[in-house]
Amino acid sequence: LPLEERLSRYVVEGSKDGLIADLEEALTRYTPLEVINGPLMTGMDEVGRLFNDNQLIVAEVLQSAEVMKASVAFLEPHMEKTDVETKGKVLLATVKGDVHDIGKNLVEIILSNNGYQVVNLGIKVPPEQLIEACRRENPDVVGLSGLLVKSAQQMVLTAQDLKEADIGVPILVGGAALTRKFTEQRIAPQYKGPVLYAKDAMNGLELTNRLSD
Ligand code: B1M
Repeated sequence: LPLEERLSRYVVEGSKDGLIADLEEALTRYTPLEVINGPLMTGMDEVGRLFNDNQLIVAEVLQSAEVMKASVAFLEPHMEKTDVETKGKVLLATVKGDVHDIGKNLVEIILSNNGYQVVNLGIKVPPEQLIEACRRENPDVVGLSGLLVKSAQQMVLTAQDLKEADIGVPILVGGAALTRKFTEQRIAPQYKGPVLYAKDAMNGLELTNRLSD
C-alpha cells in the first residue's frame, strides 16, 4: 500500500505495528499537520462511518483513538513553534456530556506552539466548572469543543450560563456536529461577547490571533 493509505489503515485498524516508522517517513514528505489533517483524519472519518454502520464497536473505536493520540504525540515535537509566550491565555474544555477530546487536544497543541498559555479543563466540563475557571484564570478566550449533536445544544446552554454569570470573554467553538450557521444563529444570540466558529484547529489559531490582536 502507498504510505498515505498505510497511515489511514493504522487508524482504521487500531494497530500501531509499523506506525512510528511510517510517520517518520511521512515527515520527509509532509508537515506534521498535513499528516494529521490528511491520512490520519481520513482514517478517523472511515472509523466514524464504520461505527455508524455498526461495523465497529466502541472498544475498537477506542483503539483507533489511541493510534490517533500516539501519532499526534509523535508528531507534536516536529511542529513549528514560536518563541513568543505571552500572546494570551486560553481556557479549553470539551462540553458537559461529551468525552471526545482528540480535536480539543490538537487545538491545545497548536495554540501552545504559537505562543498561548492554555489551561485545558479536560472533558465533560459543566458550565459551573467553566465559570469558576474563568473567574480563577481570567482567560482572553474560552474554547469549547464537542462532537455529539447534543453537544451543540450544550454549547447554547453553556453560553447562557456564562452570560448569566456576567462573563463576556470571547468564545471559540469547534467540533464535528457544529456549523457556522448554528453558531451564529443559536449560540451567539445567547451570549454577550463574541462567539466564533472554527472549522479546524488551525482555523482556531487564526481566530484566536484575530481576537487577541
Ligand atoms: Co464517538 N462519536 N462516541 N467516540 N467518535 C462520533 C463523534 C460519531 C460522529 C461517530 C458516528 O456515529 N459516526 C458519533 C456522534 C453522533 C452524533 O452525535 N451525531 C459518536 C458517538 C455516537 C459516540 C458514543 C455515543 C458511542 C457510544 O457510546 N454508543 C460515545 C459518546 C460518549 C460521550 O461523549 N458521552 C462515543 C465515544 C467515542 C470514543 C470514546 C470511543 C472515541 C473518543 C476517544 C477520545 O476522544 N478520547 C470516539 C471517537 C474516536 C469518534 C470518532 C470516530 C472520531 C472523533 C475524532 O477523534 N476525530 C467520531 C466520528 C468522526 O468524527 N468522524 C465519533 C479526530 C479529531 C482530530 O477530530 O475532534 O472532529 P475532531 O476535531 C477537529 C474539528 O472538529 C475541530 O478541529 C479538529 C481538526 O483540526 N475542532 C475544533 C474540534 N474541537 C475544536 C475546538 C476548537 C476549534 C476546532 O476551538 C475551541
